[in-house]
Parts: sequence; C-alpha cells; structure tokens
Amino acid sequence: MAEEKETKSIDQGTLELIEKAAKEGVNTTFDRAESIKACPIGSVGSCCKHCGMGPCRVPLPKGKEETPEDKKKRRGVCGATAETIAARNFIRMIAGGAAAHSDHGRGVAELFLEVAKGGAPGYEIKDEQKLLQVALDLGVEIGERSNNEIAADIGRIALGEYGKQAGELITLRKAPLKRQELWRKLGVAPRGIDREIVEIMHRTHIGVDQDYKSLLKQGVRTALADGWGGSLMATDLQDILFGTPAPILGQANLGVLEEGEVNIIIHGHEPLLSEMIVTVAQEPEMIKLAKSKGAKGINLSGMCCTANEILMRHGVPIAGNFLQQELAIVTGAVDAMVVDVQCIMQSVQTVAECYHTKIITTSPKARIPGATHVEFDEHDALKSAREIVKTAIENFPNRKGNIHIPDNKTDQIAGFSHETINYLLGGMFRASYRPLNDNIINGRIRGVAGVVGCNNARTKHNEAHITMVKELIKNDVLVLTTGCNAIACAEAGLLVPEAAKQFAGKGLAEVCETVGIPPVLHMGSCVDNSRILIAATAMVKDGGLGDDISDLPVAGAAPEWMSEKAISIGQYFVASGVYTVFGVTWPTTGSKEVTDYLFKDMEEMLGGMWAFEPDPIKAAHLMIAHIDKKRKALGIDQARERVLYDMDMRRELDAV
Ligand code: SF4
Ligand code: MSK
Repeated sequence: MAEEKETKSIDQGTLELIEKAAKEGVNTTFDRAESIKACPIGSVGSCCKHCGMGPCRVPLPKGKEETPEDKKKRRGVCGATAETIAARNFIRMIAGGAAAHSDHGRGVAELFLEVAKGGAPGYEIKDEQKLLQVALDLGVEIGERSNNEIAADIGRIALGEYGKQAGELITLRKAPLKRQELWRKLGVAPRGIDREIVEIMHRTHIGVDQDYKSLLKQGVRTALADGWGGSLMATDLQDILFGTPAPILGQANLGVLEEGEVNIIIHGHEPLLSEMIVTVAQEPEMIKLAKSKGAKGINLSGMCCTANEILMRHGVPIAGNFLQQELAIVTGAVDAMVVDVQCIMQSVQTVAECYHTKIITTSPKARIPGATHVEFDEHDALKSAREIVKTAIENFPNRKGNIHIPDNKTDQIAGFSHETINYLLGGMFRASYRPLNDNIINGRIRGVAGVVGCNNARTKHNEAHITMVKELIKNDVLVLTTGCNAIACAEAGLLVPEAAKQFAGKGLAEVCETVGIPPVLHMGSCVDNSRILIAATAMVKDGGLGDDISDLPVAGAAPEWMSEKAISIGQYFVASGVYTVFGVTWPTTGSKEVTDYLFKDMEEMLGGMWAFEPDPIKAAHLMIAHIDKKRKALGIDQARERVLYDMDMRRELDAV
C-alpha cells in the first residue's frame, strides 16, 4: 500500500487524502488514471476525426523505420497525410487554448467597460498608474479626462481587438522591436484574436489547408494572439480593476482548510466574481451568520488559477493545484466549492455527493449536472457573491463528521508582477531590470527560466515540477513561475526568501539575499504568463543581453502539462524566441516531419523552439545548456572566471 501511495504524489497531505478516498470508496482522478489507459495512437501515430468518413488512424509502421512506401500509405480516407493530420491536431489544441485564455480576457474587458460606464457597482479602478500606462500603450488620450472616460476608451479598444479583421494587434507593440519586425516578415503578426482562432478551425476542416508548415504557421499566429493579445489584456485590465500585485505573504496546501470554520474554495480561473466573494466573506453579517450555524468564522481559500489571482492580490491561501481539487472535498470539511471556468474536473460533483460539499457553478459557459448554479451577474456582483457565501454557511451544519484535514501548509511570498520586479530590483526612483541584467552578465545569475503549467494525472503529482525547479535554482537559474507550477513550488517551500540559502546555487543565493527575494518568483495565473513576456522584454530593453528575446539566456518549461492552454502558451513562448521544454507526453510524435519542424526548424524561423523531455533533471539540463549557448553567443560565458583572480594571478598577469 505504502509503495502504491508513493507513486501518486510527492506531497504527504495529498497521499493521506488519496488513502482516505480509497477507504471511503470515492473514485478520484488518481484511480481513473490507472483504470483508463491512454489511447496508444497518441504515441504510435496520428488519428483524425474531423469528418464523418473517419476517425482515420494512421499508425507508424511497427518495429521499423518508416519507408517512403509506408509514408504513401499513411493517409486518411480523404487523402490527408500523417503530417497534415498531426499538424491539424496540434494547432486545434492551440485554438482551444487561445480561445480559453482570450475568452477570459474578453470577459474582463466587458466588465471593465461596464465599470467605466458605472454599470457594475462594487467594482472600481484600483490602479490608476497602470490605467494611465495602458492608456499610453493603446494610444488613448489622457489629458484632463476622468479615469472613467479613459477606462471606457480602453475597454472599447480592448474588446475591439477580439473582433478586429485586419491590421495587427495593438499590444504587439509591447514586444521588442526586432521581434515585431520578424513576426511581420514571417506573416505571423495576428490580426484579430477571434479571427486567428476561427481561421484555425476553418483551415483544419476537411479539405482546406493541407501543408503542415502552413498549418503550423497559423498555429504560431494564433498563439501570439493569445500571449501578446488576449492573455496580456486580461492581465493588464485585471491589474487596473483589482490592483497590480505586490509581494504578499500567503500559505499553501490542503492544510489551509480549517475544521471549525465555513470553508469556501474558489476554483477556476477568472477573478471577477471571486474578488467580490473575498469582500463578502469579510462582512460582519456573514461572519455573524456563520457563527449562528456553529462555525468560528469563514475561511476562504483558492484552487488552481483563481487561487493564484486572489492570493496575489489579497493573500488568500491556496488549498491546492489541479490534482488536489477532488481531494480538498475528500477532507469532508469543504462547505462549498465555487467554480467558474477551466480546469474544473466534472468529477468534483460526484466526489461532492459522497460528502456534504456544494459545488456552485457561476458561469453561463460552464455548467455541471447536479451542481447548484448561481449565475454571476456583473451588474450586481455583490448579490451573487452574498448568495454563494450564504449557501456555503447554510451547508456547514450538514457535515458528515468524517473529516480529515492534513497537517501540511507552507508559507509563500507571491505577487511578483513585472512592475514589482522592476521596483524591487531598481528601487522606486530608478525602477529597472538593470541589476538583474548586471547579475546575469557577471554570472551570479546564469539565466532565467519560466517554469509553468499544470499537473497531469499520468505522472506523479508535483514531482517533475519540484525536481526541475530545484535543479534550475541549484544551477543559479532564477525561476519565474505561474499556474499550477507556482502552487507546487509554494507547497514545496520554494517561494520564501530562505529557500535561496537552502536550495539555490551560490551566485543566485547571494542575489536573492541582497534583494530579499525567493529564488522562485510567483508571477500569477495562467493568463499572467504574459507577465513573463513583459519581463523578458524589459530585460532586452535594459540592454547588455542582445536586442531580442531570442538573444537572452532564458528558457521555458511545462514539466507536467495537460491542457490545450499549455500548448498555446508554449507556442507563444517559442514564437517569442524562447527555447521551451515540455514533459509527460508530446502530441505530434505520430509525424517525424511535424515534430522535427517544431523541434528544429522553428529555431531558424523564430529563434525559439520546442523540445520534449519527460525526465525533469534532463529537461532542466537541456534548458541550462540552451542558457549557456546564449551566454556564449553574448560573450558573457567567461564572466565567472574573471572574479576568481587572486593577487598572485594578477601579479602574474602584470608581469606578462
Ligand atoms: Fe479521415 Fe480525412 Fe475525415 Fe480526417 S478529414 S477523418 S483524415 S477522411
Ligand atoms: S490551472 S491550465 S491546470 S496550470 Fe491555470 Fe493549472 Fe494548467 Fe489549469
């Protein structure tokens, strides 16, 4: 039993709850990952189901190299080749991911416009400085106009970017100039966000685009529309509405649940309603109501990226990441789990039925049969939030008594937005990335890695995340993190300044100690990967490390990815010039040509490329090798040796 447990997570509390679920006969994703074998076609070929003549499977020949004759036969009923099928499937993943991020961004833009027009009571513009910055970015007149007038123009322009038909996205201008020129030259500068996503769906319909290179190019254009468009605007507008994150202390892991309090978990991705729930949960009448039901108070916590959003701005603790969502309910202490969109397992409802937990869906786009639905009304968000909090409180007396909350939680410092890093490194009056660049040039920091992405039930929970991040920081690579990787790092105690001394290499530890930062910087949720793009751009602009993102000693990774959003994120990192390594599995192994194009040719085109390596130590060393390659190209690979010269060596040099 002990051996079996160890294969499922590196986290003690998670293992305890997997065992509790098993004892109580509750089926979880960990069980299903064992009983449902992944369809083998993913690793031995490709499969298309884009029309009623299929599904068409085009497997690789068994146990031998593919010959040109084999290749001719590897076609669907319509004649589509294995390459076309692999590329179509890959970019449909990008379309799915970009749609999810961008629809999130659209929702924020719609609310933003309502707030500016005074139609969304309870919300206000919290960050005036960022409002003005975004106004400048989008070319909105500032003058003597009120914040609401400026915001209304920003909201209208942002919404327009989704449906724009021609030209290019305004926010592409935030990228380094050389990068923008490259995108234009290659014809991959996105026009409108929705247009690029729709075009993928059109091109991948039977009988349309049947050239894998052309298909993959549209994948690049759409991913750029996500990273530098929809996601970036979601981050910017959320910062204006809810405040730009600054370093804040919080806690993480299932141990943040409180047995004596009404536990409400906010799960999903959009902070629009959860911001209001944070406010309402602190209202004296709500606390009084909770006490009248026998609870000591109300304990709010988060799950997945909604968790990251409310942690970054309010210090609300995080109960767990993707693979811990069912287990939180298995504690028996969750009175309500409030969900919006993305990464919510449908099985939270079936698990909840074994306990007393109420699953409350809130988005008209995401319903779950059996769940309670309280639709988020942005025109009266406080009312929706109060109804939800009340539902949770009323449910507190229904607990069944079989409660077990693991005793594990860790401290974490989150809130490292681009603006914060700028300020922390350079100070209020000379905010800049100069000290970071200087420390990269002098070799104390070897490079920077963005490590992000999901959990995947096909691998041991959090193991690859933590193994990779520890290996990187041990080798003096500063890690920027978002999403479920950030939560894994928090749970492993890597998001506190003391972690630098314990886990980081000497150079990185020295810098972290001087600035007072952890060696792993939590930058937010999945849409906040745009913050990493902006940080990379700031490094380029500060000088000394080349004139494009592809010149920087940086790399990206998603060691436990599973969602289509991760593929879109990976592709926009690659298209921005970043070497990006994914773990677990790779979706185009059914076609050598398509895989080679992504893994090799893209570097020539874009300066960034994909790689696949499921072993997290090997993957970390692929990233370090890339970082070293870039250091060499910049001529800063010898910097370390320079500082090691002692007096004798200097005298020797003088004598020459
Ligand atoms: Fe088969 Fe072609 Fe239809 Fe795909 S589009 S299912 S390859 S016939
Ligand atoms: S929540 S997309 S499992 S990171 Fe953003 Fe985690 Fe991946 Fe969802």
